[in-house]
Amino acid sequence: MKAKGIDQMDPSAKEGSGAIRHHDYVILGAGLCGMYGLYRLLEIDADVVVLESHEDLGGTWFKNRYPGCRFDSESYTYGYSFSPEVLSEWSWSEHFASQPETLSYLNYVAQRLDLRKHIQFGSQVSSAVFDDELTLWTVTLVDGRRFTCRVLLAALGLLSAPVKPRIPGVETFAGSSFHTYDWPEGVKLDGKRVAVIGTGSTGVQVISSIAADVDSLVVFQLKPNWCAPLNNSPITTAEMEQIRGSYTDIFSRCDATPGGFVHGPDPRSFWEVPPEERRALWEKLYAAPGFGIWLGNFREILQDEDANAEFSAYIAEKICERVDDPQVAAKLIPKDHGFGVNRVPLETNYYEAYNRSNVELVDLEHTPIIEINETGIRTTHRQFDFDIIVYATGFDAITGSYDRIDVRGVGGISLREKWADGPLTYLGVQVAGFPNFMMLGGPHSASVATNFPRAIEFSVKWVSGLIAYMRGRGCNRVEPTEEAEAEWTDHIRELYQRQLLRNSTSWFTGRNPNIDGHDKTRYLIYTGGAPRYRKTLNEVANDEYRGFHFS
Ligand code: NA7
Repeated sequence: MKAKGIDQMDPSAKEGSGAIRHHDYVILGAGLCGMYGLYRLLEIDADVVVLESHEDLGGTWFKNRYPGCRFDSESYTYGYSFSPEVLSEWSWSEHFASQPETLSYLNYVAQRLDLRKHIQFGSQVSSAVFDDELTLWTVTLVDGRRFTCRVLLAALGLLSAPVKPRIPGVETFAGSSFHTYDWPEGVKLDGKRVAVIGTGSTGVQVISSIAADVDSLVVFQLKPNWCAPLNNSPITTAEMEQIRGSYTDIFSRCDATPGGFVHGPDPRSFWEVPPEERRALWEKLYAAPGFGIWLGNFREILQDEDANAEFSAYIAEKICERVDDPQVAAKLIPKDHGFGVNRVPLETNYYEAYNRSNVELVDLEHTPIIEINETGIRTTHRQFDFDIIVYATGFDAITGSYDRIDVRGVGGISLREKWADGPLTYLGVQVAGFPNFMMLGGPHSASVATNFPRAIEFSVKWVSGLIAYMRGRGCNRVEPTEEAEAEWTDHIRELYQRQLLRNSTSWFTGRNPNIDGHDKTRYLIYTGGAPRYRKTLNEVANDEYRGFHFS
């Protein structure tokens, strides 16, 4: 029997004329999160459509096609856990899969679960406006099409609003230039003079990957990041069989760790372990695959300045060992923050790229860029000419994809304006004044700082539970109270204070020199760890969804 659709509670919601299409639920975004949201809603026979701005599914993995783009989550911890069929049929070929493989995986899932027919591609949303009287959202696309829905679910991605640098003359360059997020098809790099601006995780992957292919590569570095080896390797058929047989254990392990990875903090106290033993652990972690070096280390490294300084010195030594020219090595060692305070890029031969004769590092702290001009980039030191300029300059993180849509709640209140100084949410799920607008892995949720698929599976299930509860009570509207929202937002701020991450000047704290008003810390992320986040949200659910108002 078809489940009772939310709109059946109030047939007037079906009103609408002409080109307006109504669905009970509209999901924004057909990436990893939107796809799972769709699957869950289809399971309850809901009337749902997904609106995706791009020409195909995959979100982050559809868009990021730059050379070297790959996971730094272990592949088998990144796949969906909910489908036994998918788990038994799909084989990963590398411990950290490349972007093409991940995109193939998502396409395979969509085909296996028959999701495509519910997704409308090329549907870029310009606004979403709530009608208080009808309890109805109207979603308008840039091409003028309109949809109405009772519940609007945002699966907009964390890093999907790319930002180019604010450098004078950026539009005057006569060669080819693009942001890594918009890497054009068919770019030929061999024999080309290439610039890369930016040394975050993306820049590090691009630089390592293209250094040997290009004629010359100049890296423009504002500030270095602490990088560590990915230590990737192929997965053999036998290994994959073994992984397949261990999925229950793998996902339990991910559930038990703060980051949702297989790597959890070392249970010992940094100070109680003798220095030689600490070093032995670090040597092991440095040679091991994945984020163990960051997340499988002593907790104090992320909380205590002295512990952090000692470990940072260890990583600095490694950089010096790997980079031939001591002056270049010195430029690659961060001075303004310790290891792990910003997002740690995992790399493959990144530092070795600087030992190549065709690669040059420009330290913008000493010789800033003055302008980009027709032939290249001019710093305070000299002019560099290029065929290609690559902007690996990051994103308007977490809230950027929301800000691009004019979301209006009760009384026309603007989400963009409400969040001007940073997001305000209850549990990272809803915003006061925006009834029936639900975020699947939005700001202030655990998805932002942890292994994304593990976190969004929880968030999607939790939101499904909230919807089921609302329907079960015969209600058609839910929103958080102002008090609950203020309390949660304060909690997010307070959690930041417990970690050295509070000192980050990266997207973790929403600081971005290329965006107006983003020069102060924005509290974007739930930093209390995934298990605690899940516990809190489950308690809220068990307590009749305290903090939410149903009507
Ligand atoms: P990030 O991590 O935000 O890195 C952006 C980089 O671009 C970073 O090195 C910035 O330097 C640099 N940047 C930004 N503006 C400029 C200007 N104007 N001039 C020179 N350099 C600039 O983005 P990514 O794409 O690398 O990674 C994002 C996430 O994707 C990553 O964390 C993973 O989770 C996946 P700065 O750090 O400000 O000194």
